[in-house]
Amino acid sequence: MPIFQPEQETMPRPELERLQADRLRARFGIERDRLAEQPFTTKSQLRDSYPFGMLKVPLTECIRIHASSGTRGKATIVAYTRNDIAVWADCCARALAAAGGAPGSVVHVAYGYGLFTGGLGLHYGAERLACTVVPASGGNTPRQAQLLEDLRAEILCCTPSYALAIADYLDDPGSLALRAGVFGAEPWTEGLREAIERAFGLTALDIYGLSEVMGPGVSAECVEGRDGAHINEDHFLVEVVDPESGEAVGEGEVGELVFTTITKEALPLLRYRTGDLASVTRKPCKCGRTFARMSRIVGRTDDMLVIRGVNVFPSEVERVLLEIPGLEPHYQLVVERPQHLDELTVQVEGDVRASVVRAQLDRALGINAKVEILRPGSIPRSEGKALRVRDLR
Ligand code: DLL
Repeated sequence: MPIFQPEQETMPRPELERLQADRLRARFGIERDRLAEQPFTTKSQLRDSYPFGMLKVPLTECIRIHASSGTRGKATIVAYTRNDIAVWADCCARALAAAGGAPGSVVHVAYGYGLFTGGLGLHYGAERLACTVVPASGGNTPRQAQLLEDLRAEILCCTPSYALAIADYLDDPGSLALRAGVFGAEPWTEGLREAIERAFGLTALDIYGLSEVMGPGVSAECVEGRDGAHINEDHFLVEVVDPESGEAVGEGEVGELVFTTITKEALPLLRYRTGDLASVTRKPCKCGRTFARMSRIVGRTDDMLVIRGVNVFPSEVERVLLEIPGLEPHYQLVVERPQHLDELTVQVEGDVRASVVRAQLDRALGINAKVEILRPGSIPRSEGKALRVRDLR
């Protein structure tokens, strides 16, 4: 498969490391071998400086705003200069090329468009690669199906759970023209990959990213390797640390991903703690790219749940529940995937109508949860740490 930017993506590692060191020094005035001594940046720092406190350029130089899909307090606002948008488009073009996309490929983007980075991120990447983009955005599955059938897209970009929902809706998903899928924004497994591949007869690839660092395209898998997402190391330095001690873990060991952006202008981040747990390898890949690869995200360091691409913090659900008169502070969050889409059920004790609680959760957090009001005493009481979340996925 042709590589979109071979000069960067296949750069010999010693040269790449020199480039990284130069860019780190230019941006932060820090030597590469002193990076691990620097303080971490955390999400709460970004939140505390809401909305624009951490911008390093005047807002007039920013041409775009996005926000994380988090439900904890206010959204985290991020901003991009014209050059940041161009780099982001390059990274997403790399991801699409790594999925077999080429100029002229029809790319169907069913990630949400708007403040969420998924839709516009892949959209600009597809245009950058000179593909033909179908900006379907999320939702309205019958229309997605119709467009996929009629416009014969070769590449589908959406969350893995939504891909399966689309497959379910179609009588014969295998009859579409899809060759590859660029799936991410939520945790998924090899089992889900196989189910999607079987349904559509395509190659399903992982794409990872987070708004704070850029959006989708921080890393992405290639068709040839299909075994770990290549991190765009000419733009992002990756460290993997023990979430407790903050010390580096060994190559191939699972730890928290920490990114330093070495080309971003509007919102450069030094040692940003993602909360995402994964391992990283620098072993060569058969595709020829020299960039390190990260494993699937195997978990999170905090209590954040990702439900249909929306980040949900149990502590926030608790906060909302406890503001409703008549509810007891006994609750449990049950996350299931009855078919392909995640479902959140909030079980709580008290004397309030479920519809009231449901409406309040929707209003305060923008989440669409089922609510079950249970008899007093029916939720298991904790004998130590409370088990607030039952993740049955
Ligand atoms: O989800 C960016 C994105 C859009 C990535 C489209 C891929 C495709 P946020 O809304 O800021 O940004 O959420 C970021 O989502 O810290 C992870 O916990 C989770 N996440 C993103 N990609 C993956 C993935 C976008 N491939 C948070 N596997 C991250 C598992 C993922 N989790």
